[in-house]
Amino acid sequence: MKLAVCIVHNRDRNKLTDEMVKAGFKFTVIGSTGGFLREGNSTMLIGVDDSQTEELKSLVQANCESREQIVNVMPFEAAPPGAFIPSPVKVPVGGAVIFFLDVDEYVRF
Ligand code: 2BA
Repeated sequence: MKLAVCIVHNRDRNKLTDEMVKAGFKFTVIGSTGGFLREGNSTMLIGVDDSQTEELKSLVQANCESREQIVNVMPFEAAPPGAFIPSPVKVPVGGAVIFFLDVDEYVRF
């Protein structure tokens, strides 16, 4: 068994969770924050059988879009007076990031 830790954009969360429920996956959604953009995203903990990992990857890929987001390299307020302020840059975000971890034991009471 694996524990998939899947980080998705908040805009893809509802569409993806609907499809995961339909497909019979069991999972927990946690509100999280990206360390780089410091914006809200969603982290899903999904316990899956080894045989379901490819199905999960396809489902996530089909429901999570890649987007470009604009980032200010230095916050305007943080720049010293007269400093050169670099233009905002675009970074790609997602579709999604998934880590698969081996599970030693899974118990439900
Ligand atoms: P954030 O950390 O807010 O990162 C958003 C996007 O910014 C990333 O998209 C990536 O394209 C870019 N980025 C992140 N760190 C960067 C850096 N040091 N320099 C330049 N660009 C950088 P994704 O790679 O699609 O990641 C989306 C979100 O997934 C991340 O949000 C973070 O919450 C999570 N994530 C991605 N890789 C991770 C990792 N290795 N470990 C833990 N969380 C990760």
